[in-house]
Amino acid sequence: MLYSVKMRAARGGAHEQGGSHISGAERIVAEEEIADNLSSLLQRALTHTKGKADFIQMTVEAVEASQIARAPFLPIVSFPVESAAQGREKALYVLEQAGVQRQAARAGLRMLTEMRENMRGAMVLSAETGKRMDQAGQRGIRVTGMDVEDDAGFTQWLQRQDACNLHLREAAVLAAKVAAAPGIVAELCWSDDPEYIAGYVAGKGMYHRISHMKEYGSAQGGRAFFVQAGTDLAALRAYLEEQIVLVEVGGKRNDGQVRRDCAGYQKKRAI
Ligand code: WAQ
Ligand code: MG
Repeated sequence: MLYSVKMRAARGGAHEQGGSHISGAERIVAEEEIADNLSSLLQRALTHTKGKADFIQMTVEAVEASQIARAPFLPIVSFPVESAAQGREKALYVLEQAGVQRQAARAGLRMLTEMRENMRGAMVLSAETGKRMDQAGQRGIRVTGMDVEDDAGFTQWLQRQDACNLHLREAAVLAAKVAAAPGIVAELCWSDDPEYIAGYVAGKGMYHRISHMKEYGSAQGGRAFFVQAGTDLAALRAYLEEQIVLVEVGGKRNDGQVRRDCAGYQKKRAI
């Protein structure tokens, strides 16, 4: 039996009472891993760079094996750029290559950059027109219910690609679940963490990492999913918000050398 262990934290009261979101995370773990994960999630809620939480909620729920779907990780390709402007141009290019119409990609990028307040979730946009398709308002669609199938294998896989931080770790899992959803063409995202300026475009079965999507110090982040015309939005939302997905390292295993600068990753990572 596996268990879903979740944490959400806010400041100024609970989210539903108007508190502002600080941090949230979920793991799907075996029974003997529950306690350790609760403790590291709590630590994370209390030490987030966005501020000190005064509301922290943690839940543990059993998950039946028959409820679990699987999806492969997207191979990571990195694009180092010099500025946010260059990063955004790169993102537009990759979105187009992935099948998003130019004007839709531009509209999506504009919506994310012009948002006055961060959403907690993502917006769903038409890959043809860029028009917002979901009805989830300022909350957006929250992708939950996913984790890594094999932690050690995932860590090695990341290390082989010279990629080893918590932001990327979580984004890679989320992007893999999203990419496996029916109707998804591409995803665009960058962090709301003021100290983390990288972002990505997932599309064509790849995770395109872009080193610079905003200015250092900016707390403005966002996420958009571009979908094909005719996508069943209710089914998409149910999949993204409710389906439990374990993400696995697929394809050919390359047991190359572990990069030195990633060697401490497993010890350092919060969860
Ligand atoms: N489901 C949907 N949208 C979400 C979720 C979720 N579970 N979590 C966050 N978002 C949205 C929300 O609007 C946030 O403001 C935005 O995404 C960014 O979230 O180096 O850290 O958790 O390759 O800050 C990307 C680059 C890091 C990683 C992304 O996102 C790399 C990141 P954050
Ligand atoms: Mg964040």
